[in-house]
Amino acid sequence: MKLNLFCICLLSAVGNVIDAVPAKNNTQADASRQITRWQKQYSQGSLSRQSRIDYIDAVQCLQQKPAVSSLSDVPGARSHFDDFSATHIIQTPHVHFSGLFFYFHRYLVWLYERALQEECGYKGTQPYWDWTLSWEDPRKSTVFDGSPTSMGSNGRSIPHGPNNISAFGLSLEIAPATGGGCIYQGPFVNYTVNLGPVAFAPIDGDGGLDYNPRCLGRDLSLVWSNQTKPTDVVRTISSCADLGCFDTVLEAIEGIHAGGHFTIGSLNDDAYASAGDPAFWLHHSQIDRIWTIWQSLDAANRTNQVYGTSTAFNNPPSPNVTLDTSINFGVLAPQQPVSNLVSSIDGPFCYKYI
Ligand SMILES: [Cu+2]
Repeated sequence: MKLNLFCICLLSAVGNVIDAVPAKNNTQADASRQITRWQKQYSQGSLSRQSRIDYIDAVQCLQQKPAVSSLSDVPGARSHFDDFSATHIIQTPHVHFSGLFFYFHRYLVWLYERALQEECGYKGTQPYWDWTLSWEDPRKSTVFDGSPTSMGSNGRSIPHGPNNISAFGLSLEIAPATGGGCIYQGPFVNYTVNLGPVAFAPIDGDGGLDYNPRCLGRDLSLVWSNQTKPTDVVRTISSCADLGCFDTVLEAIEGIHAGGHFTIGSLNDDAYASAGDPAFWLHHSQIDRIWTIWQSLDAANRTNQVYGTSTAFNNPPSPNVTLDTSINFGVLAPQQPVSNLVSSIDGPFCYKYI
């Protein structure tokens, strides 16, 4: 694939990070997107206090914007934030444990970032949660310490049983951890989760799309965070030279993708409805970062690799994914061919991780 010639990579900007230029109209928005943007870690020293507050403000703004999903399609959607969660719920059987996993989540996170920028005036980029920094105790991480610049705290510590989840024919019992109740400190204490659950028994058959307002729960787990150590990332990145193998390692129950989700727990145990937790987006930005690093180790051979089909565990069977396979983004955006989404510095994107 030809590199986008308009993607000007401002390598000199490393250490003097340049945020995306705020766009006043679409033409300017397109122009600003041709400059490489830097996705940063959500931690002190990487993202300033003010930048984190700006990010949180934008997410809360998105949670106030009206939904664009129709009430007949997604009866429970009450905000544009919910549109993103609903799109994830609807597409889940196609985009996990399948050949669409990386592409779908890369574009979904990018659409989310774009909505924060264009609809809520956010001038920064989508930050990532580097779990390798806080695996020893995620309660102390910048993301979950409960401070005004965090993504909210752990859930309140309450006696509770395991979370029994079932998805894609897998059943799993997630042991109770350090929280289990509603988040009680920091931003999002007043945020209402409207959609889901889908993967928790008993399954009620509404597909997670009905109106089901409740608090945001978390259950930070030091057992699952033990799967997100630096050595786990190194092992994952160096595991395989082909994408199918790499994805299988990364998405495995004992892998870093599940490790991050189950570290957060509660809603994040639900493969469908987890995007209703604002922390989901930082986790998946980190997953995209790991994939990007893996690709960069042999860009010539790894950038355009495709594998698998477009159903979880190919059940029900579906055609093989090719570069021409279209991915559905519902109300958020037109369908995208895989070929548009393979590189973070090509197609609609122009970003790198620092
Ligand atoms: Cu997902």
